[in-house]
Amino acid sequence: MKIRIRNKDTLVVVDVQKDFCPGGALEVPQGDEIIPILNKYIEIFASHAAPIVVTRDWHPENHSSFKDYGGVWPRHCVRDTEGAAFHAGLNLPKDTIVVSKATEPEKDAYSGFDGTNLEKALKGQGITRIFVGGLATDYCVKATVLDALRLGFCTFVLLDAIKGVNIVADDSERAIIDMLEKGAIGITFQDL
Ligand code: VGL
Ligand code: ZN
Repeated sequence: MKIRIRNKDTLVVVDVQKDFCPGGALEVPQGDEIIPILNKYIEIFASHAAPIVVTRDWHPENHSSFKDYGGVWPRHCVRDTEGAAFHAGLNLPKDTIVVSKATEPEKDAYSGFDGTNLEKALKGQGITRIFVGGLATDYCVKATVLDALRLGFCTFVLLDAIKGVNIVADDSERAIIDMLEKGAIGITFQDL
């Protein structure tokens, strides 16, 4: 498949933060290995004046998803801490749009659309196609892709630029099948 990126397309890079990379508080195995290919996608989108969005998990210190507060996850991506920072290897253009999610103590949000202005921001610019990569395949990438489909975006999942946690083996495999079955189009860099 050859896809020509245009300025009404958007690249959405999900949660490529230190805490989700090896050595981080909630590490995705080999999570950092997708960074070079994400940078290649970023370059292509930037060269076509297509907007680039990065989401970030941006929790308060007492977030309800943390084990200490009744949740299932170790403390991670606490706002304004080192672990919540984007991985330094990610080459983000100056005009990158940053979307913070799960910012309230009581509510978790895996999807970049959940509780944010992302839908409005994209639809307001006439964006119809979005291309999603990042971390983690089986949580925030999947939730973001499924929301995008539900909201009517033509949604591509970047199969060579996602990585999963796999708390249960094959979770990522199942997440990919689920996204494709619901209408996402799976592509890799050579499709651009
Ligand atoms: C995520 C677990 C908890 C993710 C965020 O970005 O996939 N996973 N919070
Ligand atoms: Zn989180």
